Amino acid sequence: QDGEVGKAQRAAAEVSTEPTIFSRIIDRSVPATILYEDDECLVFRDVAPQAPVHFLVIPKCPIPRLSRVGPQDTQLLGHLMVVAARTAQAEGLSDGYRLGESCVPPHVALRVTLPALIPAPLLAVINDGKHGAQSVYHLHLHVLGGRQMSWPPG
Ligand code: D5M
Repeated sequence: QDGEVGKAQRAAAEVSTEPTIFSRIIDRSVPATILYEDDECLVFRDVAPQAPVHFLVIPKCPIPRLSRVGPQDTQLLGHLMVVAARTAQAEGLSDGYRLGESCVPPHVALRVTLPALIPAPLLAVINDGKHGAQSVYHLHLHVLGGRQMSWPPG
């Protein structure tokens, strides 16, 4: 298949223990525009932005996908969302934004309802695995803003 879904299906077929492109961004062997960093996470601009502002929030520990998280990751996942919200504020997204919309067709994405961390209504989409059209196997949140988002997401 062509496009994002085809890319995701190829990525799923090739899942391995090799470092992902995001590990290389963390260790600075691949350049990225980094917006924020702390001991637990890194925030950088998406290389293929789907909105005027589009950045990714990733954990530094290489959790490959959402379906691999466990109770030990609860605090980390909350931290990623708080960092996403703070970075959105720093990016001037005062008219709101979408956390987690991906650039793949929404019908293939796994939808996760967020707690009331950011004013509702919100939908978080984290692509998980082949059917979720995940293309990089290092857990990441997408944050998009600077334009009106459509509903349902697209
Ligand atoms: O999203 C994976 C996202 O990662 C997609 O929006 C492109 C982005 N990407 C891929 N490589 C890079 C680099 N090198 N820098 C910045 N952003 C990158 P998914 O949800 O897995 O489809």
